[in-house]
Amino acid sequence: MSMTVTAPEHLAGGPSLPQQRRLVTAIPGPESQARMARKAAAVASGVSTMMPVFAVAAGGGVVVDADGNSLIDLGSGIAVTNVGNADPFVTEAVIEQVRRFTHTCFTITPYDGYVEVAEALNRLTPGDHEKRTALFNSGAEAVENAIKIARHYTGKSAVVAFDHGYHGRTNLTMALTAKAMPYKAGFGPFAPDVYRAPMSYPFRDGLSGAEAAERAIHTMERQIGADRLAAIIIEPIQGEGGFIVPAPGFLPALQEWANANGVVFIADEVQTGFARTGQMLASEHEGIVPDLVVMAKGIAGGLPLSAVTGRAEIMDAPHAGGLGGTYGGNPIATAAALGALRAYDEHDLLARARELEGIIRDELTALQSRDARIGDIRGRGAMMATEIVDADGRPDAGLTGRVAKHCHAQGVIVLTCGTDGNVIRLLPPLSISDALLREGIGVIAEALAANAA
Ligand code: PLZ
Repeated sequence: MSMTVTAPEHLAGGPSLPQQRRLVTAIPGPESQARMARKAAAVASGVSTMMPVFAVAAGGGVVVDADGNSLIDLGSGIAVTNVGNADPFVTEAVIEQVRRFTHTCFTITPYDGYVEVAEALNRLTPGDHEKRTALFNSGAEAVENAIKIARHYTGKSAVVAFDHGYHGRTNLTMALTAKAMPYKAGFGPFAPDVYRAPMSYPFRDGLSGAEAAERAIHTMERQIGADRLAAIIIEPIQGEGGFIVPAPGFLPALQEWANANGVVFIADEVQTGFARTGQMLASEHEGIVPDLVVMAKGIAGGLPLSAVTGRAEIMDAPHAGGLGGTYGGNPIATAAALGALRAYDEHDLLARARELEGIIRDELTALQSRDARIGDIRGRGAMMATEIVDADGRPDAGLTGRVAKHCHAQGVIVLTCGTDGNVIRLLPPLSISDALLREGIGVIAEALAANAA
């Protein structure tokens, strides 16, 4: 079956796309509707879509759909296209590599790109100790490997993750992930020897970082014991769980306890990584030096690549051949990563993420001053969120969903998150313009007004 194409599919993506919100049909338009019907007949329904629109081009701060609507992108494909879609540094590196060779398997005949990415990650992750890196395909696969490595190094098996944590959808990472729906329900049994400790959640628990850390450490000592614990895995700012920034001092106290007790401290920086929070890695905000850092998403400008980087003695513990995979560190993905790293540097995207934080705080604070349903504003850099509450301060998932739907219909790609589904998160590409970002947040304000209490 072929589809009639009236859509602007000739459009080149990337930063030269017109940077505007422009709706030429209702959302979804007829072309997207036809494609959604085709999808329903071909794609497993468990793979659902947030918006019923098909993308044909993207770049800067917009995504263009099959009907020619130009949407403001406040999601970056879940924090992936930090450098912007089809960034020229990434595009050029990929084209050059794809012409040269597409795959050999690094563990059969290696190539430079993999080693260059490893060197770069060893340099840019926190700490000046000796480091090693291994590359994989997805965030979940890298998390799995970080746990494998920590278990092999320590000879212990228990692992602790945190309330509201998200680490993936594979069997071990489902066990690490806190939220049942939609990630875990019906998919068990889950991997054993995984435990959960209480998180620091300042808006909800009112604890200082030190108090919250003491509570978490008490749980770990009483329920598991450091002598059985191989690793602690934690997101420095929780992503899917609700953009929860722990109280200052929480992460350093956990790291100190882990270091003192022979427990590998793993930072899952899959969502927070690569300039997203105004630092290359969010661990830097609190000066922590994780033993292992897990990275993915923003690493390669949209191509599938992930990494574990960490202390050489830990990373080198598994025997030769103990780590690998057919595609891990694929040459096109590593070329894209080297292009993306250039983009972070040459476009000064760390500074840009901090500027975007200023704009978002500005707009959301103004909104909060006239709307008490904006319960909390939190995050760092271009990873900001607002927690939506009802008149009693309780999570209001219903309103959050209606606001997001309104935004989608008005041509703004907005994502929600949170264990209670009541958090609106903003993850714009760092290539978005000030004007588009302000306009997008303006639409969120309109959506709240249209859903008056
Ligand atoms: N760790 C902190 O945020 C992926 C999930 C999208 P993968 N988050 C987006 C969805 O609905 O599946 C994520 C993350 C953190 C690990 C992962 C997993 O990364 O590349 O999706 O496997």
